[in-house]
Amino acid sequence: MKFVVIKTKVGLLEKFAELQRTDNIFETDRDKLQLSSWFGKECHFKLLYKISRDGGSPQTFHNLCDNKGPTVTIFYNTDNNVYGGYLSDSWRNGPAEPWREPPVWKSKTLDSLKEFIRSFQPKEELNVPEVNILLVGQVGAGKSSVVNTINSVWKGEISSRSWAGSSEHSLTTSFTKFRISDPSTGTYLKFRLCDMRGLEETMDVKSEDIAFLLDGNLPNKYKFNPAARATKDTPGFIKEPTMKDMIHTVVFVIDGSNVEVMPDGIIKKLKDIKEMLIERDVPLLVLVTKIDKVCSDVDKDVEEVFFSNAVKKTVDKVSDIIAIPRSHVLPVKNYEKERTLQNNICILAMEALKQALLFCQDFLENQS
Ligand SMILES: Nc1nc2c(ncn2[C@@H]2O[C@H](COP(=O)(O)OP(=O)(O)O)[C@@H](O)[C@H]2O)c(=O)[nH]1
Ligand SMILES: [Mg+2]
Repeated sequence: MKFVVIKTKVGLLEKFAELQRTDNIFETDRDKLQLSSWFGKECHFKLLYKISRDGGSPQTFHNLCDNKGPTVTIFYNTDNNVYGGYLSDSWRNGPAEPWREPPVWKSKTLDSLKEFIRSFQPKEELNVPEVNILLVGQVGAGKSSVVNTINSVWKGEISSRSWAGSSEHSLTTSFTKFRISDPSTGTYLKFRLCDMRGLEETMDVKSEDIAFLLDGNLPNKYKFNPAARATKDTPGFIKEPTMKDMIHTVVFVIDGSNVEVMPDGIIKKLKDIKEMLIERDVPLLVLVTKIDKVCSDVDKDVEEVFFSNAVKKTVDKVSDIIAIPRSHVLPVKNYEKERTLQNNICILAMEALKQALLFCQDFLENQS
């Protein structure tokens, strides 16, 4: 049984005392206006349930109130006081329905995901010793943190391989292909996470550079120069790249807490890159980061992710903006404030990595 909590907007609960005690609180314009002003936008209220009209049975309450979206509830006590609460999710009776099937949050699940990734290897005849996964996204979206989170899972403790942090411009200025080793075997896993300069509205990564990256022309450690694009004379330029140099899957990393205000210029750049991927048949996966900032329930407990309406809405919005199937949009939480590993954060990261590896395999099979 899932416990339903009434979430009040700051200060809203105390303010209910200002409402008049009347039998038709939602029907007077004065009270409707008052409630709208507290919410900061015009709200349309519909009376769903009233004890004096509908009786006090819990069954009737749920019949009339479940799955109706956000609600305001008003209580009167015998001392003539008025109390209230605001619920941002629908009321529901019984176990909540997840918006996507959640994983089993057990170490067994993490172990089997890690086993899949450990044994992943492109077919020998393809001559691709490891697959290349390129992370693309706006500055600050969490690309470097994705590298660090995945590395931490394998290292068994919080680690920092790629510079992460807040800055107006990209802290990551080079194209870096990270290898991750598996301490249990002492060998490198068969993929490289490629971190690159973040997209910015003003200081741009040239689309010619992205094309060169996708096609495998640019060397590891290539330093992006916002003022000039790479050419065949760029040091280390790979003139005749083979399949092992190419990018086999692109992962868009999108800050979930920023989706509503994502600049048009960034959306356009992501869409342009998507077109380049379609031309090349390179698969695209999208990771939505910072889900802890999208929903306070998820902040408290990452396992709430597939029950959170706010995360669902964010995933839906991202899939609309990029125009890709919702199943290709995965919510993740990066290690950020945590000092120790958490199974649930690791499971989300490893599910995303597994999906990226499967996409790489699809790409390679299409090429062979
Ligand atoms: N709360 C929270 N913060 C995150 C998450 N992922 C990244 N961050 C923070 O966002 C900031 C930018 O992250 P970074 O990885 O440097 O972004 P990049 O520019 O895309 O490489 C850093 O301060 C991170 O700690 C996340 O899932 N949750
Ligand atoms: Mg970075």
